[in-house]
Amino acid sequence: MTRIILALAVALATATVALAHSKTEATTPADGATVQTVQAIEMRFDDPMRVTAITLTGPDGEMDITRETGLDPVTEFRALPVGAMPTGAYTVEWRALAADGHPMQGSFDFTVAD
Ligand SMILES: [Cu+2]
Repeated sequence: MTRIILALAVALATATVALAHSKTEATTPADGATVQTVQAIEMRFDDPMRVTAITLTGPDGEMDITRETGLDPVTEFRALPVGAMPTGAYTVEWRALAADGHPMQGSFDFTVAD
């Protein structure tokens, strides 16, 4: 019986930690948006996160971006695309460490159109 209660307590504690994880509040461009130009790629988190990797994949493959945000934990991350962005579908993928040290990841998509 003690063992069952302990297992339940661990399960509840784990669930609480999972709920406390940072998440993406909003992005620029917005997920699913169609835009004509992209001046910056931005992500806002509800808790500071250390963004360890970000990739931008466009219609011609992976593209160069310049990070404006360093490796300090932030609630607002910003990067700039390098060069022209042809029309087509884009995906931003990111990895980060949450404040509690847990690895996080996410992605969002947008379309550049004339
Ligand atoms: Cu965590």
